[in-house]
Amino acid sequence: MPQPAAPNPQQQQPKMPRFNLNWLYLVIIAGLAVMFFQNSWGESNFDKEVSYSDIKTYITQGYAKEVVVDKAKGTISLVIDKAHIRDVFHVSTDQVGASPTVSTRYPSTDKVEEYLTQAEYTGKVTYKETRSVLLNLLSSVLPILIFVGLWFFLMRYMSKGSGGMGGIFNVGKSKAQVIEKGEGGTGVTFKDVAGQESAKQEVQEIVDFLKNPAKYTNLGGKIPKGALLVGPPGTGKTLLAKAVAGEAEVPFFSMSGSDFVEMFVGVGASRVRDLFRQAKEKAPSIVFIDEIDAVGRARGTRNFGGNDERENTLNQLLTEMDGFGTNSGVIILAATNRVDILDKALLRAGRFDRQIHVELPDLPERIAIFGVHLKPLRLEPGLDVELLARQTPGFSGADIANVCNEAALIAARHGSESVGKQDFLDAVDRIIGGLEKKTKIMTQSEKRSIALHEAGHATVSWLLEHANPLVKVTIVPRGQALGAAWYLPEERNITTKEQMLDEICATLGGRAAEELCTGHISSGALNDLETVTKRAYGMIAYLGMSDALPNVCYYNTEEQFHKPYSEHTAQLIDTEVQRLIAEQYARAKRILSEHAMQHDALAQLLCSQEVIYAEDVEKIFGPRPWKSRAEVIIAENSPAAEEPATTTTTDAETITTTTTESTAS
Ligand code: NHX
Ligand code: ZN
Repeated sequence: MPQPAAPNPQQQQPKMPRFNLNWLYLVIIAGLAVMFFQNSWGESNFDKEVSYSDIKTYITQGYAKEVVVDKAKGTISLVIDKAHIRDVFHVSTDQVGASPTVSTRYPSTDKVEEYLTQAEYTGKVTYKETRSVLLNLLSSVLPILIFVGLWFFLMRYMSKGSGGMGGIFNVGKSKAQVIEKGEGGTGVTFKDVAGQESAKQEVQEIVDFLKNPAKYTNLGGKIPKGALLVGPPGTGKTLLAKAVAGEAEVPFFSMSGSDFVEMFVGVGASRVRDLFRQAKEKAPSIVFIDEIDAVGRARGTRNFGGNDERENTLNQLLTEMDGFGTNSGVIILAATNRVDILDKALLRAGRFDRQIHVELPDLPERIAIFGVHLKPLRLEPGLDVELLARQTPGFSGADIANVCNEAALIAARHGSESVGKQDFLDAVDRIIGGLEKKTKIMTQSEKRSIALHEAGHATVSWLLEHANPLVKVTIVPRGQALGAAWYLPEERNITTKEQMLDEICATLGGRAAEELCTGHISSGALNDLETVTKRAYGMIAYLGMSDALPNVCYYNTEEQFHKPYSEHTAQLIDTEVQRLIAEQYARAKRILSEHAMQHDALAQLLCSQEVIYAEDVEKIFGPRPWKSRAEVIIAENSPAAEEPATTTTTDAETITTTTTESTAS
């Protein structure tokens, strides 16, 4: 059940170094050359096959400088002493080279060692294991492979380093991205940050600290050293930090927490040192550490091995923050989306002692953000920006940027002159649900059970007061899903237990419908069950919403792999989760069987149309008698609401217009 709640932020892939293939060829050629020479070195320059008895004679007569026994080949060879070359080969020394050999196959039954001791041979004996051709090849190729691997690693490292010649010799240097004011500053101002009014206000104080430090220190106050920007991904924390530097016209040193965590011991700590040294040189300045949780995760948790290096880095960071005086003019901003997992030492007074919350944009803020990202697009005249903002609850600034870009691409694909409303709505659907797969082949019975499942969601959610308002239901495969019920979640500030239960019930409506109408349940409910289980667990373990475990929050803070409750409680939580889900499943089935006719009608309509909208559902069930949150807000803020004697007609009109507009996708 996709909801426009939390579209995944695009993970930025680290750029792979551009690898020059010519180098690879060079390495391979060099390797082949080495192989060739190795082979020719391995062969002795002169070898004469003789009989086994001759060999024995040469040994006893002391002609052999060295005996080479090759057990695998079954040969025995003698390296003939220089003095006896003429006796054996009947030629002069310069004709046979430095170490000519004679060799023979020895009978496998004959024990060579025994013979050598018997003959009182005291010279050098070498036992050679001739390997198979494959092994031989491998042994010569393996070092090359290792070499090539090492090369790749080096190249990667060099390109990761601060560029140019630096490379591996500079691993300990900070990789900070520096934007200095002399070069136009970050060029970002608060005007570029759409929405985020309260965060901007808080951050304005920091700008003032940087601009007029004396104003504060004259009265004996201390300027804070750091502030933490807290908020979900894509909300513009980096942009806000840049804007602080831009507004204060100071250099901006930015680095990501994951840059500190390297495979070499001590690198992280030395990067921290280097970063702060640079920042102090250019003070007043801003140091921005993105994803600080990568280094700042609480220490001493029983993680799986190897976080010593991270701890070193964190300790260095703490030391640096304590080290410079309050008047050094360096202010550190750090971004994270999880304050709860940060080491408490980071949050103590004198370090990141203030937190600035950057939240997902609300409706007016989304309108402002759309305004920013719509500017470069050629739009259809009269495009309703508010409609777009209303269709995108839970979207971050980055998601909205993505919607605008996607819409432009969709419009271009259709060969449109401008980007229109439908392009945007399609882009939103695509970002929530993934690509449509119209070519997927379905049998009639599969299609029917998908339709029954989705109609189940539609029916249950329509009939429950607190369930999310339905927008449409589709049985067009999209992304991972074969069908979906689309809602427009209300942007509530708090959620009641009843609202959560209704939501769970509606989510279980899909499987309940399958079971009721086909007698079979299917794997299709996987995502629904996942959502429901997570929500039920949250209600019981975190929100204290069950009678068996009232008013307790077993929130996992520090120990990430350790449940913060007893085994007994664990069992209670499990049974309560199961009970809650079972109750809501039974409730969904009851609702569906009480409205079996309407449910079936919906499923049939869905089968023939593939998409049905809230209006279609309304035609079957009649209008929902409950006001939406938006309607309540409008009613409460309309001038009529102040007078007790409100005419019902105005309210009714408001309801109809909002409903039609919000479902007009
Ligand atoms: C699948 N997806 O992957 C298909 C494509 C009930 C009509 N087999 O709840 O699409 O079935 O309200 C391995 C095994 C996802 C991976 C089973 C990944 C099951 C969405 C669930 C509609 N709408 N479910 C919904 C849906 C599916 C899924 C899996 C998997 C369906 C349902 C997925
Ligand atoms: Zn479902």
